[in-house]
Amino acid sequence: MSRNAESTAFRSALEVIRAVEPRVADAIGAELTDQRESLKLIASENYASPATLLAMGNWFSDKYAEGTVGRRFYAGCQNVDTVEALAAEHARELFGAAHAYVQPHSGIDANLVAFWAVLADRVESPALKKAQVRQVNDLTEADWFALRRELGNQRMLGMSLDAGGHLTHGFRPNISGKMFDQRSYGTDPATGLIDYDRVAEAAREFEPLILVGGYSAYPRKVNFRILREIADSVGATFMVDMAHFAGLVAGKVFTGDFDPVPHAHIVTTTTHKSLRGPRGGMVLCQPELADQVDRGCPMVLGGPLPHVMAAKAVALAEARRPDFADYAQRIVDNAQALADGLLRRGATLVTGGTDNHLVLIDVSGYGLTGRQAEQALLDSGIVTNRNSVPQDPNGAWYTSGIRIGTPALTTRGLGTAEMDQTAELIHTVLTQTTAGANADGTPSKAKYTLDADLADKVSRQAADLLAPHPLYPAVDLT
Ligand code: DSN
Repeated sequence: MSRNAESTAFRSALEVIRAVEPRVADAIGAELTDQRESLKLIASENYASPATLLAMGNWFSDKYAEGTVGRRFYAGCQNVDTVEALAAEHARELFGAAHAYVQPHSGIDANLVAFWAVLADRVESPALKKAQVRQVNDLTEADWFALRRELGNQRMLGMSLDAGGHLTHGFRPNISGKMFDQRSYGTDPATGLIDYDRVAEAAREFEPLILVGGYSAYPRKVNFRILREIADSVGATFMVDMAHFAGLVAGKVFTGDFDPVPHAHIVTTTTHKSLRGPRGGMVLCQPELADQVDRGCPMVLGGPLPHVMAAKAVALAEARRPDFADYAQRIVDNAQALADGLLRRGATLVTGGTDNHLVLIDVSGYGLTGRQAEQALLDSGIVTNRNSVPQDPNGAWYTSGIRIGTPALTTRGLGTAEMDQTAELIHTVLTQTTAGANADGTPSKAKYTLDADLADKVSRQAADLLAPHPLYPAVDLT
């Protein structure tokens, strides 16, 4: 394929869009410019390949396909069957999973599908059994009442949000915290690490139906063999949300005890983070849960997005290539170089470092909240996101942390030397930013001061770092 093909494809697409609504074409072009010019350190973002992006822009978007491969509620789904089956096959092969369900539209949707599958599989409910053999019309009012009572208020044990868990792991304001009677495990206050003995103790006391492993802001490996043993010891189903580190599992950086797939009953993920696919979700599971998982649509999800499933098939095929393992290892090498560079300059990192794709800086040592640090870095051309740290005194909105991750910059080709320079830029901004005050003189958690010339200088230095690594080098929209 000629490199020109990518330019022609994207340029032609924009020309067609521009003829209808030029402002949309302009916004798409501007997004590419912004992404090209910023130092993207958001741990959950990446750059999908041109093939993955292009697989989404087509007439698969027009097709309804509720149901699963070969068992649809709509006619004419033969081509959707092809791409869904391909995506599932690539996912099974890539992760060594018994079953893959590639329809979820996002990570939250994937988790809801998993919750439903576990509830339906584990909760003894005669009414549910009736419903599942398609005798819904035979259910009486009393059956429906029993169904709601039996499925509701089951127990879930997951990692707390401030320790690095995800809001769908039982955080109160999320539906998971309302569906389930929830308890969370945190991390050791001294080390910031998961204390497996404490998890086991919490599991013994609480006897959850579901034990959830996985995180969105924990910078260390997790031992999934131990968590499975804990789940087994209390008869819980073990679910892992590997959305953040799926690319590291796919690239065989996380193997053995650190690969969740052989240990968990059910694994959920997004496809767009370290896995570098289209925006979407996926569920992998043991055979006994497959039937319930496949009921995800229409039980939990709206109609599947066949154009996104096509893109998942492309991205998963890419992840099965040998060079993806090299990419995954470089993500971790870069994160460790970034952590080392920050530590050498005096930063405080949660757990003191990283062994995955992300680093969590406690910015309270700079006298800043996460929100102030995030905005000051953004002014300086560095895109990150604020994040809670364990036992965060500033809560989930202002926070005391900055989460940074390397999947995107690694895709661009930056290496460990550039990570050290990135650490220098971050350190410069954080040391030169001062917290502001409210009108009444009290300390503000949002206002800050950063010299505009310094912010400009750092932005130029960030651009210099990126210049040798153009994003989508074969795409020229001019
Ligand atoms: N929003 C994702 C993240 O940034 O980690 C998780 O949902």
